[in-house]
Order: sequence, then structure tokens, then C-alpha cells
Amino acid sequence: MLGPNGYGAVQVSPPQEHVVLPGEGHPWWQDYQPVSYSIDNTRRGSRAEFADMVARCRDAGVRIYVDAVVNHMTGSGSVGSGPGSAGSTYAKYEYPAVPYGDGDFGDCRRDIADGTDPAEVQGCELVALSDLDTGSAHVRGAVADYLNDLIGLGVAGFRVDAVKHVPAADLAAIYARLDEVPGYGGRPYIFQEVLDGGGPESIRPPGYTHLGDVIDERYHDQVGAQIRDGRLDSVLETVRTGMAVESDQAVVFVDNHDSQRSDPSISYQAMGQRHVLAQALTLAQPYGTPKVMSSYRFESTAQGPPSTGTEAGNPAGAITAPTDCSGERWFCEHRDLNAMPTFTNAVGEAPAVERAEDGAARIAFDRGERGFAAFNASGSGWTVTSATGLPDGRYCDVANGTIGADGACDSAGYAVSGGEVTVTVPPNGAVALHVDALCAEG
Ligand code: LM2
Ligand code: CA
Repeated sequence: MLGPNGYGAVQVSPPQEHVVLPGEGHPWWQDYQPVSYSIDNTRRGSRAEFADMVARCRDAGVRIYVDAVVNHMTGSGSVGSGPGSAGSTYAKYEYPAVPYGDGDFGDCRRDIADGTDPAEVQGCELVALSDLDTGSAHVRGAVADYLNDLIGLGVAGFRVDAVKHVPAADLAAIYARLDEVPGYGGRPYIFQEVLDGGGPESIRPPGYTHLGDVIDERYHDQVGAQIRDGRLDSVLETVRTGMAVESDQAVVFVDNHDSQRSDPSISYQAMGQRHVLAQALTLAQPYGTPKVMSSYRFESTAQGPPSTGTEAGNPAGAITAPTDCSGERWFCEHRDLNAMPTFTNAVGEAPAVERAEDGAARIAFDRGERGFAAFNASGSGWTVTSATGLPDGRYCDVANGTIGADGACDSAGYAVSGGEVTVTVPPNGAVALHVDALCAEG
């Protein structure tokens, strides 16, 4: 029940035709090597299945954002083993199903050597992936056609992959061709992955904020590590002073599909309940647009997702209920957050005001007069009486309760009276109250 519990959108992995690499055990990263822009027969299912998913989510008030791979096509390695997931033949620099040919790729046919030189970063190859000449009209048109095909199905936004490797002017030309999203009106929401590896601003996050939002990986690096280490008392100061761009330009998260593997100590798999706390605090703090991770267990970094898709080669083999969170394979971290995303929506831009603290691991703060939240990174419960700007009333605890389709919350909640509230925060847990989730009278 994503919609009633506050989720506005879901990001899905790349849905275009991709390489299939049985020789490498069907790694998860097949999806990041496009073979064509067909969305039929990929890990996201058939075209009809994908379209049905988008439509059903839209009907439930939840948008779909697609991870758009636009910088490159396939790499070296198992390339010769084709065809792609939808059956298209290809070779590096030749993708007849798009069609792209040799002339649609840049001249620098080697890996990026100097990660601070824009010409290299944008014109050479990222981990040997054939680098599209996004300056050309043909490439821009093909990419825009792909994105518009998705928009036509109701896709409402894009996480644009590897943006640092594409000149801002090329992205501007592609985005300018995008259609309005049917049903919602307006252009798709765009947020861009710009890893900050130094160099001039043109290849750093501020160089792309005029085109859309940007992912601020500093949040994962700094705040993610603070929460992992139980230093909750540093979080608000860090998000006020240490981030890369303005709050309304940033997308933030505790971890994503890359960091889970490159920085595994900050993940549900490593942190357990502390990770639930980390994501709840991310939804409550004031910086950026928060994104929640929901993922699966893996034993090796390349291991692909539990899948009923076109390949049966994943380690666990085919399973009949790919979204079954009760099993051992999917963690479904989002379910542990209950109705916490409604807190983010309810408080909006309201500023954080520190209200209580007990050592480094326990904090409570208001968001203006719209929300109050408390977090406890210790192993025992924390009962605290705190001042709060919330109006008198009895509030649902959205960190521990869910909201049903009828709008009713299933938590007992807490009473605010005379500018004061007493809450008991579970070990490695949270309590969160806001003005849009009051308990029924009684
Ligand atoms: C991203 N953002 O900029 C994605 O978030 C990240 O997950 C992607 O890398 C990357 N950019 C390219 O889209 C993943 C994965 C890589 C993998 C690539 C391509 O992290 O390990 O590279 O996808 O599938 C793999 C091999 C690599 C090889 C490359 C080309 O790991 O060793 O390079 O394929 O064959 C020779
Ligand atoms: Ca490039």
C-alpha cells in the first residue's frame, strides 16, 4: 500500500533491452548495458507487463520513474555472446535495432583516464562502455524517442544515469524534446546521477542543477555513516552546512544499488534495524527529496535479483512470487517504514528545530509546527518528554503505524498537550507525529 502511506513515486531499474551474460552468472548490472530501446522482454517483463505496472501504480496515485541509461550502450567482456534480452543482435558500436552504427560513438575509444578532465570524462568510455556521441542529432533523437515512448505509457520521471559523462548542453537538447506526461500534465520529473569526482563545475553536481535535480551522494557518505555509527546528534548540522547543492535541487538516500556494493556497511544487509532508523530519519530531516531503498539479499556483489524474468539463471532460480517480502530474498525495506513518508509530505519545507537530545544516539526535533519526530540509535527504549510546536491533539505515530485505504492509522499514537509530548522510542527506532495524521476521537 504505497500510496496511502505517502510514497509519491517508485524508481524502477533500466527497462530497455539489455545484454544477457550467462557466462558471468546473469549479474544485476546487465541492465546498465543497453542493446536497444525496446522495452519488450527485459528484466522488467514484457512491454504489456511494464505498461500494466505503470498504469496500476498511476491508478493508486504512485508515479513511476525510470532509470534512463543514455550515456552508453554495451561494454567489452561477454559482448560476443549476444543477442540482447529481446533478441536483437549487436556488437560493440553496432546496434542495428536502434539503429546506431560506428559513427554514433565518440572518437575516444578507451577508458576515461583523468576523471577531472571534462573532455575525457564526457568523451571517453566509462568502464569500457561504448560512449554515445550525444552531440549528434541522430543520437539525441533516438534517446528522446525512447524516453517519449516511456512517457506515452505514463512514466512520470527519470533518474538519468551517469550524467557527469554527458555534456549538460546535450542533456538540455534531449530534455527539450520530451513530451508532457499524460494524465499529470507538465514535463517529467528529472533527477540526475552526478557523482562528484572533482574537476571543474561542469562535471560536478552544480553543473547540472539548471536541468533538473541532482543526486547528492554526500548524504549517503556523511549522514549515512553518522547514523550507522550512532552519531545522530551530528545529522541536522551536517545537512544544514555540508551538502553539495540547495535543498530543493537535491535527491538524497541512505544507500542505492551502487553504494550497497561499494560501501556495504551502510545497507540493510549490514545494519538491520539501524538501517530502518536511518531511512526514517532521512524522511524526517529537512534536506533534499528523500528516496528510500528497497532491495534483496546478495552473497556476491554481482548477484542478480530474484527474478521470474526472461533468464532463469539467477542464483536462486525462478520463484513464483517475485514481490513476496515474507521470504528470504527480498528485504522490502520500505515496508518497515510504515507510514513514515506521509511525514515528509506533511512537513514540506518547515525548518527543523532541535527539541531533545540524550547523548549522541538520541535526538528529537520539530519540523516547524507541522511535525515532531524522535530517533533512538541505542539498544534500549527511550522515553522522553519534549517540548513541541505541534498543536494539542492526539497524533498517529506514522513511524510505527500504517495508513489504510480508508485513511485510518493503526497506531495508538501520542497526545500533545500544552506544547509537550511524552513518547517512547523503540531501540533503533523512531516515533513520528504530524498534523495530517491525527488519531480518530475516542
Ligand atoms: C551508473 N551510474 O553512473 C550506475 O549507477 C552503475 O550501476 C553502472 O555500473 C554505471 N553507471 C554504468 O551505467 C554498473 C556496474 C558496473 C558494470 C556496468 C555495466 O556497477 O560494474 O560494468 O553497470 O554493466 C560491467 C563490469 C565492468 C565492465 C563493464 C563493461 O563490472 O568490469 O568493464 O561491465 O563490460 C570492463
Ligand atoms: Ca559520454
